[in-house]
Amino acid sequence: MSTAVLATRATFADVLDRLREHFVVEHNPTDAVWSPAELIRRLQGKHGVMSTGSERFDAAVLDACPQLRAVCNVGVGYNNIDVEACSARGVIVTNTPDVLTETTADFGFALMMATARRITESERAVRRGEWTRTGIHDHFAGSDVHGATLGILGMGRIGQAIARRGSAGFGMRVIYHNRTRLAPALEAAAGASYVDKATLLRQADHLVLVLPYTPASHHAIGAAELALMKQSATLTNIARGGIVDDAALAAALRAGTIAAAGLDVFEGEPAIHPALLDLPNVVITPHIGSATLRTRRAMAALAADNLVAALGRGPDAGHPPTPVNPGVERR
Ligand code: 8YV
Repeated sequence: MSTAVLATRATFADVLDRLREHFVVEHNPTDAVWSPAELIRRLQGKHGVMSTGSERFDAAVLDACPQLRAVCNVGVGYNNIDVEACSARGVIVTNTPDVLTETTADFGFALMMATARRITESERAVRRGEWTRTGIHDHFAGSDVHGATLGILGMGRIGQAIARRGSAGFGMRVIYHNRTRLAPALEAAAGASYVDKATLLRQADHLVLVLPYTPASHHAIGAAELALMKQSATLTNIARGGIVDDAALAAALRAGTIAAAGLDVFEGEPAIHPALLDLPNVVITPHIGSATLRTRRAMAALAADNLVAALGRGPDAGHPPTPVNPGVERR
């Protein structure tokens, strides 16, 4: 019996060709996200899936698709996948780390700078014909990035890459908080010092969130945390929407508790809390942290490699390059 796989979103033609060398492939040619019922329908008879962060793989989906053996996410984050439920059913889970680290760090830095220097807000004003409306002191005067204190919450690969940009490139003092402290050599390479979370919130001029979304990190930044931050501080979130309480953030921005926010991810995206859309001091982007052509191509290629290895029959069968649940006995 031939092996069948599903690609849930539009992807690169050469990646589909590679999959077709090994599998019977069904793919979504568009970027439209399938409903859970449609996903289950499409997964019938499929042994593997190349997924994105927009589809949820939980026990109900897995039980409705008993032949599914591999979920290969195009993305480093995998909060859309119930890994425990997958492991319990012998379903291999993979993600795409490393290939997107520097690209996503570039974006995090760019979003933080756009927020600090009010780039999109001022562009909107220019387009409205308001160039000369304000005085020299309030003419889109933002806050400095160079020499400021950069705070990073979540110090994995992307956090460390952002830290390097801040310390080596912009002369920033870099502080971080993470579940576990980095080894001294990694701290030195990042040019970053470990602090507790409250110190991070109190001292950061620019706080960047790069932590994974888990039940423990849900609303890690809410009203209480925002209240600890400097009034002049900016907050940048390139991690996941649920990490920030968007209603509390909108209230804090309106009240001047912090100065501005740069948001690439939102609770319930693509929907965005309406209060955030109304605020001038929020830079909004549509979850594009890893979106360069080269990196998106590398992510898709790695997901395809994972799928081929996870479902393959050769000596590497069941041992994909970047597993999330290594050692799981494939069903
Ligand atoms: C992806 C991401 O675009 O890697 C991640 O975790 O958030 C993004 O790079 C997203 O997962 C869609 O697949």
